[in-house]
Amino acid sequence: MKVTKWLNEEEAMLLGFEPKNPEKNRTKARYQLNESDIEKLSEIKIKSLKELTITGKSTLRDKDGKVVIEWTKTSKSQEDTLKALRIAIDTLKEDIIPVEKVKKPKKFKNGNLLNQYTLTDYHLGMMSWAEETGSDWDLKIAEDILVKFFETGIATSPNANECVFAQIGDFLHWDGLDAVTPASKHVLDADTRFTKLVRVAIRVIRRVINMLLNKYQTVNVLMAEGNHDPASSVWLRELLYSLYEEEPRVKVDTNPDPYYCLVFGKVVLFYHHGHKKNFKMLDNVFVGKFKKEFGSSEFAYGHTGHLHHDKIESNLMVLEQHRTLASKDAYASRGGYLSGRDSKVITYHKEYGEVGRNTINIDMLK
Ligand SMILES: [Mn+2]
Repeated sequence: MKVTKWLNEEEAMLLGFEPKNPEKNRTKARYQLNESDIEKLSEIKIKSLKELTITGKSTLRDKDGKVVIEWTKTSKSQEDTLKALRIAIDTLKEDIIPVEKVKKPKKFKNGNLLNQYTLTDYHLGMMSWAEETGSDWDLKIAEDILVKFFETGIATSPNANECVFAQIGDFLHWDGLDAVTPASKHVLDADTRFTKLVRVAIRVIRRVINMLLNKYQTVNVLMAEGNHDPASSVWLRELLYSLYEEEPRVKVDTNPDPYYCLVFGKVVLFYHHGHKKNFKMLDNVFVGKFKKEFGSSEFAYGHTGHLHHDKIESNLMVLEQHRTLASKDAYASRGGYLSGRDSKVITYHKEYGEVGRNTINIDMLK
């Protein structure tokens, strides 16, 4: 029996294949491997992991130049760590069985619309206590509310053949075994174990994508990087890409740069969490990074989260900071950050830009 695997050029050559060009947006190409190829491939991967950590020998000599101690130096450069992580992620992904196809829904006659399900700062796994912050939030509440938001959004948004699940960052509240902010290591209110959080995150996103596949011909999936989940957004993107590899109706953006772009007719949509660039300068960065897409568009929109109260129109585009459905944690509540809680399904027309928006308030989902 043969199995499809993604190989880089070096791996393909070591297995005796003629190297092919990588697929679009990937650094690898697909090959059909038999059992002995697969065994050989895991040996190659283990060998390259070992090789990565050794860079050379150092010696300590006495005053006559005789060697007293000799030791092996191991490398800790960021590039090596990233390379090792990439190999580890690739190895883990090999065991993922792609999901089965969902029956394609009926095609709507009007193919000019795209619905954007805008979700930001969802902070799945955050723990908030109503007595302290005004509203409860935990894994269970967050999972229920998310499903209800999509049920409501799918039922009340116009018929369209295409949608985008625009998750603009901070979907996960924390990013590893310690519940702290990745940059400053501030302790976070967490519910509760990281494995549980990862399990719920995967379960609920798969469920939502399934729901979207029942209405839309094409589902674009964006899992943007946020300041709370810089590493988890990486595995989310890569995991979803692998899960839906056999489902051409799901398109997962795997761009590792935290600025994202989607073109729909004359409309160009940009996304960035808002943690890296000042809101008022963001239009400039989007255009600089996506010159061609911007240049051939007539309507440009930039979507961010992180902060939740600004909407401006510059000479280049309309820029908007979105609200979130999540409760405030104690930090936000004590700091007096009190923006309202809602999420929007925004409808774009290929020829006319934004033509509608459906604002779903948290109280509609309780
Ligand atoms: Mn944020």
